[in-house]
Amino acid sequence: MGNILSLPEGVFHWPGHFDAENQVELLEYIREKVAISPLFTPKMPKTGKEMSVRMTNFGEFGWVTDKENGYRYQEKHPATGKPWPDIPQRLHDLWERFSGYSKPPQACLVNFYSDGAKMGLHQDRDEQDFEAPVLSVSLGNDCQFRIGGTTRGGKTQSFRLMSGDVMMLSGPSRLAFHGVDRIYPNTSDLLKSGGRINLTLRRVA
Ligand code: MD3
Ligand code: FE
Repeated sequence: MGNILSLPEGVFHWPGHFDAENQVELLEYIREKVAISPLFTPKMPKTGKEMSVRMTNFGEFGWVTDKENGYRYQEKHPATGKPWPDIPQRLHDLWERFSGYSKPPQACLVNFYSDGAKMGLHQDRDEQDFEAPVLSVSLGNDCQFRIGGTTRGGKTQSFRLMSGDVMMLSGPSRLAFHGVDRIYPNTSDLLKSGGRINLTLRRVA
């Protein structure tokens, strides 16, 4: 398990893109909005099994899932019925700078991992537009991120994501299997109760 020499085609990683001050400002925005658009516990389609990650969204559309209706994007928070809060300006700026895509992001999924949470290998295919990249921002404790190819069961590689890191998934990697194996406790001071937040910016329609 040494260092990897190269990322899969279409994966770009900018370690420490957001400095400590920018991380705090992003976190303050998230906290303010989570107070009115609270984290919910996503449930797997059909089984209703709870995911360990809690979520909310910013933007025109938000990703939700429950037992009855499965994975989808919708314009309203599943519990409050209200529209999602706006995507913060600094994330619009990030998209303009890195995405190479002419239209603005329509969704920002906010994933909150407690130190024991993880996300199994999956593909993101609930969007209609796979031409647009996905941009992700990590905040809080480090994680082990894993990514493979476009078929389940193929070779995978893992690397560490840290607070302030930005990653872009584009082109051939847009439909790659990926997940979060584990969170490394006590690796960041940003979140006072530990855990990790991941923000993903996407085009949906
Ligand atoms: C690779 N989130 O929300 S972000 C997700 O850290 C998700 O919370 C992880 O997977 C997290 O769906 C990973 C990085 C990421 C986002 C989208 C991808 C990697 C991706 C789409 C395709 C391939
Ligand atoms: Fe994903």
